[in-house]
Amino acid sequence: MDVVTLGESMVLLTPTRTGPLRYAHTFNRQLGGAESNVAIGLARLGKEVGWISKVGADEFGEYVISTVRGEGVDTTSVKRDSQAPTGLYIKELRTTDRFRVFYYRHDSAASRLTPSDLDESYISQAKVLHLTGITPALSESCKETVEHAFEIARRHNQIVSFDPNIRLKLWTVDEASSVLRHFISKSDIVLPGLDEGELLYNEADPERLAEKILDTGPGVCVVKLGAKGAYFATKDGEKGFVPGLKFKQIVDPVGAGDGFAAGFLCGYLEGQSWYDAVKMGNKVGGIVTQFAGDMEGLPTQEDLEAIETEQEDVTR
Ligand code: KDG
Repeated sequence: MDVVTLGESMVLLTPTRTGPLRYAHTFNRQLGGAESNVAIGLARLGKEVGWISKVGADEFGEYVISTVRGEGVDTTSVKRDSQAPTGLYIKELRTTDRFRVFYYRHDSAASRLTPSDLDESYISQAKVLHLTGITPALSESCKETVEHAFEIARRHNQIVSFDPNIRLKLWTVDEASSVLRHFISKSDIVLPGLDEGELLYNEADPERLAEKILDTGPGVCVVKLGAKGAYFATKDGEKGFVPGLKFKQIVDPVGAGDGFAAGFLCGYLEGQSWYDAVKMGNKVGGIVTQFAGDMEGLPTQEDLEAIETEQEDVTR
């Protein structure tokens, strides 16, 4: 296995028209979940990935599992909980370029994950364990589960990559700060957005933010700068800015960070230089913004090659 990841996935309902949610009559049913987005992204790029989670013993749970499994991700470590439902989240498309999300995930099946749900032999097969700051925000037992996942990875000398993914609808900045800074300091690779750096470290400069994060322990920090690209720095002193792809418009930004993580980790697993791995992250994240839905736009290797040609057309 190349990567194992852990977290909640939900059914996503997206109205078929823009406007206030109260007037939405028809919805598309899709899949959301930062970690399963990363897993699907890596699987589309040809990597072997496993996803650990819990869903309700309900129809939506079956939909989530079969969709993730259908994308080529191993779901043998996903459990069904008969006492709690699969989480749900709804997007409101206020206008074509303004949206809000509403979670219906409190006490969901995934929020009941506990350290005993983790199978050490399953996690330890992977080269990389990918975790995000969404899981510890779900419940105390989820936070303990993430802590336990770190312990397993440490015991087996695995690389841990961590995306802070601050979701202020799940907890306050104060609550998030100490927990996320703690997990960041234990990670090998950290993938914050610049806005997250401002919230967690009060630092809006990508270079200084990366320095501050590296000083706490990680070996590599990549600061995502949205459409501009990303800045990376390593403990060994390598650093640089990597520009993003240029697109005429953004269709849906949700999931771009997960696309970045998938592309970057794919490049890392293939032994690319840090610069090239970040470039691949930028590419995958950028492509995701061109499609409606959190995971629909995640590209295959062929899609990545095709975009090179299209980009030449755009810049000409
Ligand atoms: O990164 C995209 C995710 O935010 C989305 O798919 C849903 O996991 C999700 C969340 O917690 O918001």
